[in-house]
Amino acid sequence: MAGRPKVLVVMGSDSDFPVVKDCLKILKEFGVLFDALVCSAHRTPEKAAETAKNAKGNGFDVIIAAAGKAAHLPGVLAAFTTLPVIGLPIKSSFQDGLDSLLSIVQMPPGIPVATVGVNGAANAALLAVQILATGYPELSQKLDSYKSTMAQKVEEKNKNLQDIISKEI
Ligand code: RP5
Repeated sequence: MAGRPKVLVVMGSDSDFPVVKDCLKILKEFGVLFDALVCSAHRTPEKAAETAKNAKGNGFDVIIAAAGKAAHLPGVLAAFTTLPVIGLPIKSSFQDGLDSLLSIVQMPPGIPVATVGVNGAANAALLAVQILATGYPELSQKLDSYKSTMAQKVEEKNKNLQDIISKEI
């Protein structure tokens, strides 16, 4: 990794954007550069292949790929690059997105896709940041402070709950 860390975020359709938006917000919060684009494994397969083949040369370190239904986009991109690919399954109308999840996670040996939960946009971004942090120490520090803020919020929630229990139970 050299220069500033950069993530390529690809979604199968603009209809995935409402979910993907949260992923972009977190990348921005961590100061990670990103490009985000629509590209479909089925509707624009050549573009998908070219996008993945050129990603490393274009300075990207990690790819996040979001797709729903028969969600082949992350796997197809992974087939054309050695960059780590994080698959983000988008909830579909069938069984709450189980179709998307299984289409992404069940990759054949040799072409891994690191898969987050259905609509797990925040975790997709955080996993990308964690991968990047192995080469960018400043991101490690930001992750540490992100985690302590999260822990603080949990402690506040616990304190509030204890107050409610002591008053109401
Ligand atoms: C997938 O099909 C996309 O990722 C999207 O989640 C789903 C539906 O696409 P649209 O019909 O809304 O364009 O390829």
